[in-house]
Amino acid sequence: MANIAPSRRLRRTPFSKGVEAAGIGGYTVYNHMLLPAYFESPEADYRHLKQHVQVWDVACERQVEIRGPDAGKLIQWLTPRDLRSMMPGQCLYLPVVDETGGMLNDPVAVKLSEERFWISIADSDLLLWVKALANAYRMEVLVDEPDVSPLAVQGPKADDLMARVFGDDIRSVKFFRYGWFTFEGRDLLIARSGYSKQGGFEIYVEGWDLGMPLWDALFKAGEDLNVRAGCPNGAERIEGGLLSYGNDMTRENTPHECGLGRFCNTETAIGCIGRDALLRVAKDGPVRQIRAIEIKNRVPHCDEAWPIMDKDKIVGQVTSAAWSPDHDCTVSIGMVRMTHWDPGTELKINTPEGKFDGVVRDSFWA
Ligand code: THG
Repeated sequence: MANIAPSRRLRRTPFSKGVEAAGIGGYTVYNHMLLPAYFESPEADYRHLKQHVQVWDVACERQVEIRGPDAGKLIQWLTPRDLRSMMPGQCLYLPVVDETGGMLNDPVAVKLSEERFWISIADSDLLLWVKALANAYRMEVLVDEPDVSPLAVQGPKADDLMARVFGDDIRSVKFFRYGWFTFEGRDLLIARSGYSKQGGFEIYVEGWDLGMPLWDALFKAGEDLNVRAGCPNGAERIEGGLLSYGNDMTRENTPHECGLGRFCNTETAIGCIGRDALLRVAKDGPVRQIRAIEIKNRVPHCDEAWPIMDKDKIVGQVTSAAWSPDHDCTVSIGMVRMTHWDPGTELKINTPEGKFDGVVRDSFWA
């Protein structure tokens, strides 16, 4: 593919200078913003992530801030996950659905206080949906995108690196909880979360100007930990069962088809848009669902859905695939019809470079 042309519409991030100095290999676009896709190579990045520690420019995980007396009511309208027991200090992974129960986004919500939330969004323009609801219903809230850019620190040495910059208290932050930590006299929200299964943190960097000083401080503190610039890694996240909105799921899919039924409490999520539709689909269960699929061979880069075939019948589609050095096969994610979704089922996958054999797996991590 040819190079991508920069413009004002394709937003840079507070960390872009650091990313470029670190030798970025290729970018993708996410929420109209640059997102690094690889540095050395997808496979070298994968091995390093699993052994050391990486700093990720995930500023493209933009925040939709909801602030005001109706904030709690409005956020519950967005999701079938029951938020009544969510406390300040907590993060939650949320399916966000439309009136048909179709997935609009799968963000991480951060509760700052009873009247203030950040919704850390995946790649769709959720700000417009939330603004429209707030204004159409004359809710007492402000909805906006604040100057907040997540920087992730991921990998087995993440605790050690973070403790050097923020102090040992960072070690006691629990999974999907956050605390406030000081850097250069400024308070930063830091959560134990991130788009990998290697463990680590996400720093919600408030203020564009703080981006490069923080980036530089992390690299300086981590020299002897072999810290490197990294980014979400296809093979690692597929192995870990982390889904990618726009790739593995779209508005065409319900949370139940995506295997996100465990994050739905539709009965008690009073006010959730699409609640009636979801109650119906939850009752009968989905007829297609996301599955882990193992492919023996190396496959081309997956930039479109690949039909899954049983003879000449289409029984699903592969939506993400990457070579896994640890599993010594291609790990992939696909949406598969119920007739073919049992573990062990053998499938044929039509790629632009030919047909490949695949087999449905329970998961890659069990
Ligand atoms: N962190 C933050 N914002 C984000 C992402 C992130 N926005 C975009 C994108 N990633 C949203 N998608 C996901 C998908 C999976 C997870 C987080 C965000 C995730 N899932 C865990 C799992 O499935 O094992 C934990 C879920 C749970 O138990 O609650 O972490 O990464 N800030």
